[in-house]
Amino acid sequence: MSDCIFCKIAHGEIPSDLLYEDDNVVAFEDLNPQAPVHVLVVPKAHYATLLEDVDAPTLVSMRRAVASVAKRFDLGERGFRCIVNTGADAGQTVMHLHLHVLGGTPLGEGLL
Ligand code: DGP
Repeated sequence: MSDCIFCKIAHGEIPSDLLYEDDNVVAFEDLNPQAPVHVLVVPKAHYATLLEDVDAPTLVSMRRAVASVAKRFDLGERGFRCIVNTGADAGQTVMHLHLHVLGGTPLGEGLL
């Protein structure tokens, strides 16, 4: 989608420091981090939300990106949190599917 910020980042139209990239996804740091590690995993194809029929290779790549981010920031031992906000009640602000990877500190037991 031409006006989608995450499409532009995922396709290199906006230069970004990518932490992970394969054929299907990219990962980069969140502009407004909520934890010491806050990375977004974003499909290259435009899916608005997880309700869409996300193809299997993309889902596999999303998991690989999460594992790569966890390894890069040494999160495996202490743990981390993955969140996919979906729709208004969840507070989704960018309507391009993305998975938040949060870690590097105890995250508490709240909803997020
Ligand atoms: P959500 O509420 O799940 O839709 O979160 C969207 C996140 O995307 C939010 O934490 C801020 C981040 N974000 C929005 N625009 C940009 C951008 O242009 N670059 C980066 N790196 N992150 C962005």
